[in-house]
Amino acid sequence: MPMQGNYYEPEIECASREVMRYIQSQKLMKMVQSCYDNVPLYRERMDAIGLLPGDIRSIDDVRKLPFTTKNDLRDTYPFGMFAVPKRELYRIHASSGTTGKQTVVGYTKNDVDVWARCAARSIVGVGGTKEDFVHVSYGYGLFTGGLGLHYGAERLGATAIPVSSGNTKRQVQILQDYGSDILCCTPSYAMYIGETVRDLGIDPHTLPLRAGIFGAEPWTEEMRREIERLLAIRAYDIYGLSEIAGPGVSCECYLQNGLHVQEDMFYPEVIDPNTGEPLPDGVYGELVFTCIGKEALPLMRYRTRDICKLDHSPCECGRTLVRMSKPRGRTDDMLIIRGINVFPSQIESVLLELGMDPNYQLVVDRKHNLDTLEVQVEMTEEMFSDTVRNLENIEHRIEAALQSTLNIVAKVRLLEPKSLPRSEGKAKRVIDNRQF
Ligand code: DLL
Repeated sequence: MPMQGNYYEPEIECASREVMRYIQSQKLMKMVQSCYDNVPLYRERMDAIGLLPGDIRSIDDVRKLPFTTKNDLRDTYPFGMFAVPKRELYRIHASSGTTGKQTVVGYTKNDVDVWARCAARSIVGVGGTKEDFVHVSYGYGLFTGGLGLHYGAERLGATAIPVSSGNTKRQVQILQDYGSDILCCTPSYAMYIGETVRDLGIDPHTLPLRAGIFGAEPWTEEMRREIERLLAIRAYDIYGLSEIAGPGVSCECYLQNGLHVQEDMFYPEVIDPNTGEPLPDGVYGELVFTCIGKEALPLMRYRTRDICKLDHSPCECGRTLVRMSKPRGRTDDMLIIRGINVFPSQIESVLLELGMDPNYQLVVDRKHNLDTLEVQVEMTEEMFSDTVRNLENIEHRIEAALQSTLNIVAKVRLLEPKSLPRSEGKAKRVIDNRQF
């Protein structure tokens, strides 16, 4: 296990709060001036509330700034919020655009380097070193996952293996033959790779692999334990979003106790999503970021819609960087079933606690004006040979647990093992057939 003292940029990662506040304040003032000078939308918004760049004198003044939403990026599609001329752009990425028009994001050369440093800090935080082979199975392309960790590994001086996603048996062969030390992919794909290792009859302890850096979708502690067991590794959570930077905005350290935010680059706040008011440490709300370290797309108070809480207390790893909790879901992923709010990750927790495999899908419908939820979950191999009677009992047990822990009424349906589609990227857990 990595020990205290493994840092990529200790002077920042372990800076005192005073030094960090100073860095943040300086960067915020510079950023706001650039937004005012170069992004018409920000100049209009600031003018509308009578705010001038000179009114921003410290990081505390961030609260005076207007929020930015995904719609702002859509309304100014593709490049309307960029703060630098086109010739200074070095890289373009984009979000998948599943919930509407794509959002396009741009990076200058310096921005790509900032991001690579954050990804390198993340790899070191989970115990990675220059000696390591970093196996990157996130997709390469407009999605930020692949190139993000790839540049991080290279920046660190480790060896990047750009496998990208797909062809799972080949992934396993590369893990075996090349001797990858660290695996980077979505947690659902890590599960799939782990299942494939098991199905091929390989003892995971014989693989050199020792850590995984998994993110891009919410996953539970129970799922972490399952992946750790299947692959015989330590599994770490990494967070990011295209609009701010890809993977590496925050990442767990070896203590697996919250994700350290690279707050010298991305200043985090948690707000009440209804009122917009900042919330104190320990209270769940919507995560908001101000990109104080970026040139091409310096977003002010960007509303991520991700739900988490912050913790400024010192971490035993020695880092002073604020920690965010594992995001428990998104405001727009929250299901409202007959008036009860529930996140898919809460259902996942219940399933895994009852010993089910984390291969499930939630089908929501509306019949006779009433919401219905069907939880489809694969049987484990052991259950498959069970009697029908026993399987019904298991279904009822899960239904009862969902009712007692989450207060939701659901119909549970056990499916044959391996009948749900496996994901090589972000898993699609919810099918909502309701017409709104
Ligand atoms: O998913 C960037 C990324 C790539 C992060 C690889 C980590 C690893 P987007 O496609 O723009 O970017 O999606 C961003 O994914 O707002 C969250 O809702 C979700 N998300 C990302 N990481 C996590 C995580 C990439 N660790 C959106 N836990 C975000 C929960 C996550 N949700």
